[in-house]
Parts: sequence; structure tokens; C-alpha cells
Amino acid sequence: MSKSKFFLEKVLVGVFCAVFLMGSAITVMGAPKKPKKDKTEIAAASEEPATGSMTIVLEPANAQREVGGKVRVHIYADNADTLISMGVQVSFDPAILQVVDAKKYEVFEDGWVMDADGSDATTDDQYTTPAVEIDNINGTVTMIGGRLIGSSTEGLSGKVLLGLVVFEAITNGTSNLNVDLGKYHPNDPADTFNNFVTVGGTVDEPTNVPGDLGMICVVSELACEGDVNGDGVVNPLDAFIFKNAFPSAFGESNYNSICDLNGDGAINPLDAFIFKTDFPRSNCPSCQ
Ligand SMILES: [Ca+2]
Ligand SMILES: [Ca+2]
Ligand SMILES: [Ca+2]
Ligand SMILES: [Ca+2]
Repeated sequence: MSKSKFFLEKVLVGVFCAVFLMGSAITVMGAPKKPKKDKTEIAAASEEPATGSMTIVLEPANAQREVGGKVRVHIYADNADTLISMGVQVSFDPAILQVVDAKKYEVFEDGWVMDADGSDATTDDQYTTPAVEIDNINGTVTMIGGRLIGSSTEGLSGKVLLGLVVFEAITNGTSNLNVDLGKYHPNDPADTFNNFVTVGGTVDEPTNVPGDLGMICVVSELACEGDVNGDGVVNPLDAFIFKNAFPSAFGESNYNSICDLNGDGAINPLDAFIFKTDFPRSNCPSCQ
């Protein structure tokens, strides 16, 4: 390992710890840069106002499943502005749902990867820690991520995928999906860490958390999995949405998690079978 690479690794680990443990992102963001600092650039960055309008979005936000069915919920930060860190906790009713899989989006190009040399050709210098924490006893999933790619990190903007959770329906009932920030100070629970930090060093927390951002209801035998637009019936409007997503796999442009009716990351004949058993229907149960 070269000296400079080792240094970069130390810096990145230091930045990571600082962002998530100390919350002093502004100080540490200067660290990976060369000693000669461009004052105009720094001034411009610090004057940049936080947008204040970033929100967390769950897709699907609403779904029905039979007992034993699975739903794959994607977590986005919408209207994001050059994010380099994120931290969310999703709460659910563990009597109704259990998490069978949860992960951050860790694709190099636009995911939560910290890479010391800025090249995806070398992967032994990449960090994706901390691991996603699944607590099926208390009903929480916590995911925290950072994105620092060498010294030219641009951050993630627009509609940014944070990660995904796959739930299995355990018994009849309704579970809200509440999203909160990922980390609060352990000694002072009223204090948050800086969960969402922009590349300019400002903190830009989502404006709609904590909040119930989704609802999954479980109804044995009667669930309308096929109601992909959530209007209470399964009709040609749903078939149109489903057909546009069929076939596809996660990562392809027409993949739509709302149509992934068995939550396995692809929309294929297995999902079509589930859809067809519900089509057409006008007696979908209403969740409450
Ligand atoms: Ca690398
Ligand atoms: Ca059904
Ligand atoms: Ca519908
Ligand atoms: Ca599927």
C-alpha cells in the first residue's frame, strides 16, 4: 500500500467517524483537500443555503399482502442537494411485519460507498460500514451511509435511493411505516447527529421526518396485491402500470418496486401470477 493511499484511507475513515459520530462535517470536509485552499470556493459553499425541502419517500408507500407475502420498500431522499451522508430509521409493527432483508444502496456510481482513491477499479479501499441494523423484536431498521469518492466527491442530488427493506407479512393487521432520522445522541436523545450532510458541509435534514410515510396491510386471502396504483380496485389502470414494468429487474429503467409483488427484486411471471389472481377486482379491503 502506498503512503499516499494509506493517508487517504486514514482521512476517509476519519471523515466517516466525524460525520457520523461527531457531527462536525464542516471541519472535516476540508481534510481531504490539498493544503492550498480556494477561498472563493469555500465562501461560496458555506453561503449556499440548505434547500429545506428534501423529503423522504417510500415506494411503495402503500401495499396489501396476504399472510406470507413480501413487499420490497425502496427508501428515497427526494429533492436532495449534493448529499454525502444519510441516516434513516424505519419503524414498523413487528407483530404484523418482519424484515427479511434490508440493505443500503451501495452501487459505486450513485450509492453509499466511500472510496479512498476515487476509482471503482480498486475495491480494497472502499468502505460501506456501518452495517444496516435490523431489529425485528422492536420493529426498526436503521441504515446510515456515507459517500466520499476520492477528493472529487460530488454528492448525490435529485431523487436519491438510500436503500431498501423487504418485509414479510406475518399476520392480519395494519402496520404504519414511520421514518425518522437514523441517529440521535445516545446521552441526549433530543439531539440528532447530522444525518444528512451536503458536500458543501451544510446539514440538510428531511422536512417530513419523523412521520408515517407508508402503510402495509395484511389481509389473508383477500389482499389486493394487484392494486398497484392504490385506488381500491384492480383494473386496466393497474394492468397498464404492471405491463410497463414487465419484465424487469432492479437497476433497469422500467423496474418499478410497486409492481414487484413478491419483493424479490424482479418483475417476472411470478409477479404476473399474483397480479392475475387479483384481476379484475372491485372489492379490495380498505386498510385502517
Ligand atoms: Ca477504489
Ligand atoms: Ca390477492
Ligand atoms: Ca388500482
Ligand atoms: Ca418479483
